[in-house]
Amino acid sequence: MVTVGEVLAALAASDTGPLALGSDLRLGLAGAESNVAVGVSRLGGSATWIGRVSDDALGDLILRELRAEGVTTVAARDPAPTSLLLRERRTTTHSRTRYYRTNTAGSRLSPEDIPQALVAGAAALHITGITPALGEGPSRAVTRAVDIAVASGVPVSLDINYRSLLWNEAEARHTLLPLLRRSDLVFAGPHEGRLMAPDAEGPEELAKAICDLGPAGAVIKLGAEGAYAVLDGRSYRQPAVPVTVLDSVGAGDAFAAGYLAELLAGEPPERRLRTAALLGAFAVSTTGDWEGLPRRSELGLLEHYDDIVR
Ligand code: KDG
Repeated sequence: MVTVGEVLAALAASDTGPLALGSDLRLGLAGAESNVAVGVSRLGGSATWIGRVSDDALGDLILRELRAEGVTTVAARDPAPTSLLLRERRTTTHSRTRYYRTNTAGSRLSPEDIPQALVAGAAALHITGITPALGEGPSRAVTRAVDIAVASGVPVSLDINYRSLLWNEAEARHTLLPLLRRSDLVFAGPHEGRLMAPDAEGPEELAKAICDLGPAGAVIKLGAEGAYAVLDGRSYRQPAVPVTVLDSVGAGDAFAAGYLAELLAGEPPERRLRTAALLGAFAVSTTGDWEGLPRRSELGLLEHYDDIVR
């Protein structure tokens, strides 16, 4: 799988409460597309991440971390800084995000950064609605990746991933609808789905309405309610795996990674959705965007009756 996006340096408060009072900050990495790449890689799939990284220590950290996770990186080094994401843990259940991501390396991504042969030879291209929201260059880079994929018969997977801090709904719809029409598979939450298909109600109608726009598959992520999917004209209901929620950030990326890893491994829809739900459960019951994602050998952990495996 090949994906295109931005990795940010994430500064996450260690304590709960107002960040304005100060807190220790833990430095980690975030980025929807790289989260998916790590998830696929941990399940034994092959994942390549294309992006731009700063030519400083944070850029080194991004490349070192992704490579340590077995993700192949195709990354131009850029003199601009790495984007920052500040995460305030306002309460144990609610966190707030602030982005510092203008004029940064990732936001300077351009169509020239997308290697034609790499995308044309991929088993799948995964994109999200975040990268096109970063500016003209990143948006055109994603469009070029989709152009190459479609021309080469490479299936395109799109996670809508609407970020209201980056653009408004009208802008997102205007940019993402043409990408969605050319995608084969779409992941969306209910609100994101309605952005694309405003007249549809309920997950079933939403998934069908998205498929009516072009994609052969649509998966509506419903959080603790699981997921609803229409895949090649058939409907599927996937319950969530019950866990205690610690940090829900990254759950959607984990879900997409589980689904895509099984798709690429040639597994049937039921197995893809089950693994997607398992990865979602791992993501929400551990802290960090991607750190808690499982290796394939760990997938059974959450299916154990005892909570201690000895
Ligand atoms: O999906 C989790 C992401 O929100 C996070 O990793 C950072 O890509 C990110 C973004 O733009 O919010």
